[in-house]
Amino acid sequence: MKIPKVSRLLFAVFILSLFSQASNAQFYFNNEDGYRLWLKYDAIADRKLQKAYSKHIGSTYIAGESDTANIIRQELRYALGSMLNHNVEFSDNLKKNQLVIGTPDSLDFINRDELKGLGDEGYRIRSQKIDGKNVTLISANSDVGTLYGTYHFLRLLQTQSSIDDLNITETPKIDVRVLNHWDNLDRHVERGYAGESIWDWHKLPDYKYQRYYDYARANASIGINGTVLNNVNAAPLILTPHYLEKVEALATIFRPYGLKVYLSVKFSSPQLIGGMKTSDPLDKEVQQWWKEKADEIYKRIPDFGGFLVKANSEGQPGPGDFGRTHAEGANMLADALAPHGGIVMWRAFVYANEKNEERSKQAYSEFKPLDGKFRENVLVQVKNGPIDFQPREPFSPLFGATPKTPMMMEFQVTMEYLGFSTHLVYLGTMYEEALKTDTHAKGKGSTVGKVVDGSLFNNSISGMAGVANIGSDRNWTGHIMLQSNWYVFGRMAWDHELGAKTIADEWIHMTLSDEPQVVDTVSDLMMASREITVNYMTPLGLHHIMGVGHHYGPGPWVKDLGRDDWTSVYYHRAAKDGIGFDRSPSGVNAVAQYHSPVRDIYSSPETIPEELLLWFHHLSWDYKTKSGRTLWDELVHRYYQGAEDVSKMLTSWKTLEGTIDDQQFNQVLMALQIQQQEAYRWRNACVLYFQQFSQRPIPEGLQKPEGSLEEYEAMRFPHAPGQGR
Ligand code: GCW
Repeated sequence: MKIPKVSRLLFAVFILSLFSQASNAQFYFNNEDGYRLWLKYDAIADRKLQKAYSKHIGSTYIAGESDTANIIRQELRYALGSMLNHNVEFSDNLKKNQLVIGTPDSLDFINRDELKGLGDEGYRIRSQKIDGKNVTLISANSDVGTLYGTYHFLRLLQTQSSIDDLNITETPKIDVRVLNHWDNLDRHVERGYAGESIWDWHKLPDYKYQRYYDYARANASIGINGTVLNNVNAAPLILTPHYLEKVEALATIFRPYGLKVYLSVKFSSPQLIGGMKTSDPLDKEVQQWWKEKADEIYKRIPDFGGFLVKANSEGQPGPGDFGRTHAEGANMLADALAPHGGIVMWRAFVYANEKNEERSKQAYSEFKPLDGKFRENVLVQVKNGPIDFQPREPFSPLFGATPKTPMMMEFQVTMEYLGFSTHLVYLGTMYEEALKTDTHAKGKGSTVGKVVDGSLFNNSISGMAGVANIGSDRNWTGHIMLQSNWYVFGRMAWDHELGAKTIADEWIHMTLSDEPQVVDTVSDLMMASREITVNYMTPLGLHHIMGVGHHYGPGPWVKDLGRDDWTSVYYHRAAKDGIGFDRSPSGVNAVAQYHSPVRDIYSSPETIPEELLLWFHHLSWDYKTKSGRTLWDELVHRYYQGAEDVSKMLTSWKTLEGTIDDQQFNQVLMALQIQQQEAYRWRNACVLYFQQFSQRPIPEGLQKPEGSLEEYEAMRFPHAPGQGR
């Protein structure tokens, strides 16, 4: 039936009127939903600059036919086409004004000697003359090196940097740069706040989502070279053929991007899926079982990375169940993987109820004596602080304590203790703080970064892991701004000396805008955000006072759980006489685990950085802080400052309306409004709670907190996302 023109017109008017009538409806024409991450490659608005770039990149010449070379071609076709606004010519011979990319194997004018020292992943980008032609050459020893170089080059364009006279040489400072997904096989993500797991295990191996490729691209673009697919609270099923076939499918997708696959394994797998009577690491048959399992995996995935293990921690099985040490457990797995070049990342996040030792000290006590006992292909993976990813912790004393054992850094990218995915907290400053802290293990300048990159003790392997904040949400991380935490993790794993600010600015240019005013506003927000959050959650070294189970929101009142060191009262120790945990020599003496002079500085409330005061000291409410205020007044001031600063963040974000994409603007606005409510809730709940002990008034000039303590205590968050199962 033919519909008359008039009717069609009326219908169109009707549809349009639906949108205009629905006062609250949102309709975004440009659909900038965050999926493209920092790889947007929008056209360069500055026409002069666009022209200047185009002059340098008259054509491209990408040598080689590998999958990686083809990925580079695709990426450049898309990126240059879009940024420079014209189709880029791909040629297969040298021309002037060309972008040339290759390895000594694919291009004979690339001199192998000149790439010495670059290893498998480094690259060079140089403006130079070849056969009398001016070109920009990206060269590396391997295809993956050229891919990394390509992303670096594109980043120069994305950040509107000069590409004249380039002379860049880059190698990663850290070898193993991996994401840890705490993803269960049923797609629930432990401590995940961005939807379900991106791995659709049920549909694998046949159904390959575009997202898998885009995930690999995003990781390659920031130098991440490995991914642990499954939760450290591991399901033994992952090692069965049914799942290994699926793992193989992902590994095949990721390979050309330089992204290796690793698996978390359950230590008792020989019993649970192997039908064995024991999983004792010294049992010959158990050892044989793991050897055969490793062989089976490598048959499918020749470049498989290795295993990550959480053992004898929070109920997970481990060598301790058989009276063996962590080294004996790790070495058994290391021996199974070694013939294939695999590694073991053995976690140091262990604490046990039976041991009558304060929790922050246990990892060190357990692992320090094992230094020198691990195989060469074992790294011990340590969380940045001695407790558990709190908004602020001192560095773990294990960094710098084990010259013979590579200590791998574990950062949390997902924000379990930092407001999930509604709080804007840029973690670059937190990572930088941890990596720059001086352990003094070998005198001044022995930073955590140098321990982790292996340079301090000359370790043969180094690593950094980030617990991923990635999920099935269209924008990957639940909150667009939190994409920056994935980004900064990768960039810092590549080069931990890059500053948090440099990386933030890069990311803003690539993701949000080139407008200087936008970059400045967002950069200021990001750089201040972590300290602001510390202030409204856990100022002055307070820690572990969050809601029970889900860990969302304040819970300083939490007590009487299965074990003391799961409660809040254990950590803040607020009482009539004061507040804070005495970990100084007069208390549990955790400071003794640090090298001098760190130990001495931390030992006294007068010398310790005030940010860590209550982590190490129990002090009277009237203790005079650096500001001249009493401890009580200072604590309250910081809570108030933190909450007020979130309001300021919101005000400052509002100034961006119309200067960045509407949808992005609105998403962050809504999240900031939630963050504001939450910041005030933290402030009010904590101040009211601690006031019961301090019995002192709210300092002059500050309003009384709204609500009553009972109201805050009664708040519940059923089905809060991300809880362990
Ligand atoms: O921070 C705690 C989390 C657990 C997590 C554990 C760990 C995967 O609350 O959910 O378990 O750390 O790091 O093993």
